[in-house]
Amino acid sequence: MRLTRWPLVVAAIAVAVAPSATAGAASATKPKLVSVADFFFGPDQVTIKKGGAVKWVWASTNTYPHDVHLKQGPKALKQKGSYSTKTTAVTNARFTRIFETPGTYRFICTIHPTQMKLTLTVLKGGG
Ligand SMILES: [Cu+2]
Repeated sequence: MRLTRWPLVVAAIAVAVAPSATAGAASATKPKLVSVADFFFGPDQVTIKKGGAVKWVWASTNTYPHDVHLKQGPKALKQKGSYSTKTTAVTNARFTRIFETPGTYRFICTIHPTQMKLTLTVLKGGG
């Protein structure tokens, strides 16, 4: 017997992918993912609402160390130091922060400060 199972597999994938079209409403509670890669943050522009989160994920293909460092944040921001990793990693690292202070945040990798930049905009509208 050489029955191929491909048609079944394709149908299963189509069903699994379909619900994502309606996932927009739930995305506010999920962190925005930012890849920390050789040598960029992807994406390099992120917008979230107040109370939203960003999760940096170090790419598995990296061959150089990187960190996440808050270079500039809103004036009202407290404990600015808590928004930087303070250590570097090549792969297998995660860094998640919740942003309660609206404004513009500029992040860099301190090892590659001219190449790796990320601008995060936190909007006031929380409701
Ligand atoms: Cu870097």
